[in-house]
Amino acid sequence: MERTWRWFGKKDKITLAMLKEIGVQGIVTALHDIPNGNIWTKEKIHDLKTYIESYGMRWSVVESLPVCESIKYAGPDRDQLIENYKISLKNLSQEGIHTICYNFMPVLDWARTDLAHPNPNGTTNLYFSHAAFAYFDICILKRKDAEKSWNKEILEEVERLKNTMTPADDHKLVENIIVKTQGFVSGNIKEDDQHPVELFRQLLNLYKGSTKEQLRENMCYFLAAIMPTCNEYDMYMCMHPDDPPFQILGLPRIVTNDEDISWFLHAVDDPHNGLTFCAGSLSASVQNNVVDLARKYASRTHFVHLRSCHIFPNGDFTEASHLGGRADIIELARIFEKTNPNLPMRVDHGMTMLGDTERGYNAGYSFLGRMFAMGQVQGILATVDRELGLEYKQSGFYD
Ligand code: DNO
Repeated sequence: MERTWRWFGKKDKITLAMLKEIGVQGIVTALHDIPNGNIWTKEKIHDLKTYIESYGMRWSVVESLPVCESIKYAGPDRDQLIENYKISLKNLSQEGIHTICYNFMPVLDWARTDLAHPNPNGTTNLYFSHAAFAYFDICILKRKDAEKSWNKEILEEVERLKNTMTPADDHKLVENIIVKTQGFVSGNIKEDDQHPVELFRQLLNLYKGSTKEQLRENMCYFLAAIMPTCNEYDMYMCMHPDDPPFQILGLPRIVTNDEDISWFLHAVDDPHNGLTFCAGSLSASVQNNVVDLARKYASRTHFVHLRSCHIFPNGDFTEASHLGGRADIIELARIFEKTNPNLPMRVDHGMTMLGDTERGYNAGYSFLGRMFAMGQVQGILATVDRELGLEYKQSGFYD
């Protein structure tokens, strides 16, 4: 697989020169300054692409070209927004960029309750606690009928949390769930928004009463509308699975498991309608056998995220080592290398280690932790390639 890295543009503290030193071949990025829904112009795409190429790498994947909320809930301006999306796709194709990662998660792009959960060795990882999330839902967001979404054990935990959480803890939980994990990826909420909870409530309201069937219909409408453009310009759309892969906040989530993936790939049965195989998101649900899913969907996978989760007996999950957890990254590497050795792959989130914390990287996107994971994955790929009789190309060394 092509070894890629998610880079957040020229403002990223991790520079392209650093990435070149660690064997990165391709860059995954987006025009982060353009508001959701606006057209990505050829000039802006060209400028960033040329910058990346000046470091001897290529712009391999766009992550993400965001789908506006209004397309997801079928707002009155969705057709106009879809037209804009099509123009951005065409402009990207004309600059030679053909792989687009995006998602169809309402409101929240991805969610964690703790961004620095300690591992036994002193490093930290991202963590999702059902009880903390329920506390946020019931006591901070005060969503109507929120209690009905949670089981008895979790409600008991919430009662306990009510006695121990301080205002500072509440503030941190809000930061973790709707600010720190969202600001740099989704555009719905920004780091400097003064009233994130209020804003979040307004966003949730847009989906009031929305059902899984409606969201599926809206997804299908979007995919059917863009497919002719994707065919004409050879654009490979890669749907990112929902993270976490289960319903939250009463919102339907429709890319969580085998049945969902099969549904959207068949609903618009075209090779340009494909999947981002995010092993991390999929491994956060006990119902998903990640290796089976990889075997089943490898041929419709156009982009891979390698990451692995550990699920605790109460359903909470944390992000595991790239050599452990539920995802079995070694077997996934075999499956995807066999299917297409040129498939772009990035290590997804990594642990925070050896001073990453002080450097203030985006949540999940540390430098040393991700570099460590990248080293592990490069070792896996070199080994798997030898097994398969493929050539593993190092970059940046004398052989
Ligand atoms: C989180 C990421 C997601 C992903 C988008 C793709 O770390 O995996 O934000 O980029 O969902 O659209």
